[in-house]
Amino acid sequence: MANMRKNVWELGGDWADPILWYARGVKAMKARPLAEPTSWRFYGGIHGFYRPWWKQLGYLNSTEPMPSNSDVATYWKQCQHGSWYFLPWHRGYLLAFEAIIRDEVVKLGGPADWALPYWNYFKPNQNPLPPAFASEDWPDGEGDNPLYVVARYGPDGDGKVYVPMDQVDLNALGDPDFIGAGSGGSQGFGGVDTGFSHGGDVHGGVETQPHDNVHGLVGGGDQTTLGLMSWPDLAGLDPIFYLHHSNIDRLWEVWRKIPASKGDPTDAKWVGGPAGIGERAFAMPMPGGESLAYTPGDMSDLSKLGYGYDDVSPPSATPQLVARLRRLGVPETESVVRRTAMAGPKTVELLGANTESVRMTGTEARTSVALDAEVKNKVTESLTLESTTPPDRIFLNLENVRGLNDATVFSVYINVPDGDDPASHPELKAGSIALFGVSKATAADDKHSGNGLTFVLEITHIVDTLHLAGTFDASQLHVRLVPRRPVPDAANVSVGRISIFRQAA
Ligand SMILES: [Cu+2]
Repeated sequence: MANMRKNVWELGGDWADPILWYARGVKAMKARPLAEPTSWRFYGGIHGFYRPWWKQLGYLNSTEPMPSNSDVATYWKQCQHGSWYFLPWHRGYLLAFEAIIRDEVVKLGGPADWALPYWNYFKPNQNPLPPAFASEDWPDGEGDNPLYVVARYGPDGDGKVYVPMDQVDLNALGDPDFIGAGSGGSQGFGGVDTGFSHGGDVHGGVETQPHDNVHGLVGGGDQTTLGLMSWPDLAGLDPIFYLHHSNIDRLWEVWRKIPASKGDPTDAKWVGGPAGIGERAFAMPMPGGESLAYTPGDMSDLSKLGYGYDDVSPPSATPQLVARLRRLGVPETESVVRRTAMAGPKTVELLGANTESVRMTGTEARTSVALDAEVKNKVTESLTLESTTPPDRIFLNLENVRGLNDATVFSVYINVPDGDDPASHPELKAGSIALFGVSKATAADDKHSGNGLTFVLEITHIVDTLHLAGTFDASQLHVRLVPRRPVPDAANVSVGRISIFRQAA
């Protein structure tokens, strides 16, 4: 029988049974010593671990035994980011975590089909943090609610936690490809081809949005206050993490059900995972001392995994490409021909780049991207009615983004008229990004070269708009970076290069 994961806001009350049982399970995990593989902090360490911060926040003290070296080597610091393994790795992480909570729930006399709820911040009025997580008390008024954490500062830094709807989107669902073309083109719904990637470089589509942003907006804070959700090495310690990831996991299933989606990768390297290419295997502690070893291929089919979601309906019925061809005025019969031309290999080509690194401080940063006339002609040609191929997709890359504060969130706008407030031009917004994992990716160590992170935003809709308005002839595009909150100098945020690529089907 499948366990059904349900919407946390629609369980029938702030402390409906599934939430109350979750809190009891979390309390039981928190009561276990760190070295025990089914303990709360051990599970946090599976996602990521950084000793000084764990100490600073009281999750580690010097007298307590650490987990064994072999447990650390097998399980800790495993989370996959900037990788096509992002979705399947986190699915296994949630499955094992859910099994441990359920085991505890059953021991305490609760339901054997308990399932992890999800937080769908996109539904109207469901963007505030679910109230059970925001209260210091249990529903009977007693203190020490295990779902509450102090280090959760929210988007305004005042502890009021919600997801501002203008900072998140579901654009990734419109990408038909799971695997990104890479090299400046699409980052795909699921990410680009990598090996074992604890950290990573190019963030995938659904990883960038809404995943990263919800982390930074919920966690908030900066590198001294350390909101748990903002940092990969702390995020697994916040009980809301698992409801956020349950929603991301649900979006994977939503995407699979969209007719235009081409489905999960069939490449042996994805299916077999890092273990199949001689790298570290994915493994999770399970109840009763068992261990779950899994590959991405094992994670594809929910029906084989024994759980489901109560709602996997797509947000919009019109596939992106169809909507786009309509917008460009391509007649329906011809549109079918152009859609079928999509199956072939993709060409990714640089359309232009700015010339120097942009430092992001204060309330805004600006730069310009000069466009190559010849490449731009190819784009324009693909947008005309005479073209026989699908219109090019255009991607803006923020390369080598470096910084010290992972909670930094900013939006990117193209060609906002001088003197206008970017917020009044949603049609010119490329997207919003959050720098989840940036500080680690900025520090050079044995695993990272310190090159920072790369984010890819599809700006196809903006280029279409400019084209239709006859203003895509310009020799350059003007880019504005607008942080949600002013960025202090101390955060040391910079973007190495802003580049724009065309991707032809
Ligand atoms: Cu996450």
